Amino acid sequence: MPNIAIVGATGAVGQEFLKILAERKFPVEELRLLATKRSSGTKMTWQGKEYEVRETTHDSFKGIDIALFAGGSASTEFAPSAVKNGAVVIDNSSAYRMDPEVPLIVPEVNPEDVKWHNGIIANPNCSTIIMVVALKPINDLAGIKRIVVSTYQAVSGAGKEGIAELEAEVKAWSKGESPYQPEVFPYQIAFNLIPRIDIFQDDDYTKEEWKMVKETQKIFHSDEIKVTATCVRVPVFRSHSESINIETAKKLTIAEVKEALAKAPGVILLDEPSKDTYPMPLETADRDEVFVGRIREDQSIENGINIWVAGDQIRKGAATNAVQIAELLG
Ligand code: 11C
Repeated sequence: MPNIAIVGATGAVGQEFLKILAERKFPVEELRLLATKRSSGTKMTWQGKEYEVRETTHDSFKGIDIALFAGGSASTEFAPSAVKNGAVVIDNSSAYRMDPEVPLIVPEVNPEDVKWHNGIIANPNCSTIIMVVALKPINDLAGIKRIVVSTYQAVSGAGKEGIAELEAEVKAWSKGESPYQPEVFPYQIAFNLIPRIDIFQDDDYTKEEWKMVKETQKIFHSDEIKVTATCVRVPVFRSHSESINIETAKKLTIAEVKEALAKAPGVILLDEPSKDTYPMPLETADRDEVFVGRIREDQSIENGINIWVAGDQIRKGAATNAVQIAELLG
């Protein structure tokens, strides 16, 4: 059984790694919980056993087979040391995703890429993962030419601190207190929407929007798929939603799209307009599947489809996807 290290164990994604490893009965010989100096000494319980979180150092990875990195600057600082010590790193940060030496994997889409890693495998951005799981069966059937996506991203995409900030703002508002001063988001997120996630680039797109473009092309192995994205933070605790317009090379009927999605691994079709049934963040939170609904023909173009997707970005968008990659390592 492999020895597993979790780097960033105390954060939202780190805690989810522990939950998912237990749920999926991932075999674990030794578990090493690592975090920043500030969190070292924290006690965490996993499978009935107490573990003490230790500070991540370059020497933390001796004997480790798989190191799950939750994200942030620890990846660039410590992933090379983990690899030098013989571990395979599965990295949830954006640091290595576009490195041509590093596979970027969503197991439902490109599991074969696990074969060519050199020690680091990247886990894509949560919004990208949720989108490509739903797009895979459509691309297989008809070849996707262009994607126009708008996201509705939950505050938990910004970690525990994002959740705490929305909570604090709602509490302050309900008590009639003066507005809470935001620290995580650039403006108040409660009762608001913020059309900026991550930093602005020179072309006025955000880094999050470019991640959706470049990562999608890498995962599908095709620069021919054109993608344009608008990423928006919404006052939802958990589960990202996305409105996706897809132009395909071949004409598809809506029945064909629904049939393919209903059979696709990792997808749940939730599309019954007559019963007011469609995916929403509240009911897709804490689930591993990507939920798809509101499937319609885009009547403004020759071969166009509109879909609405929702998925838990801490689970499938981060921890579950990473643990699925670890499972592919056999
Ligand atoms: C968010 N998608 O919702 C971001 C979080 O590149 O892995 C994940 C950022 C990343 O804020």
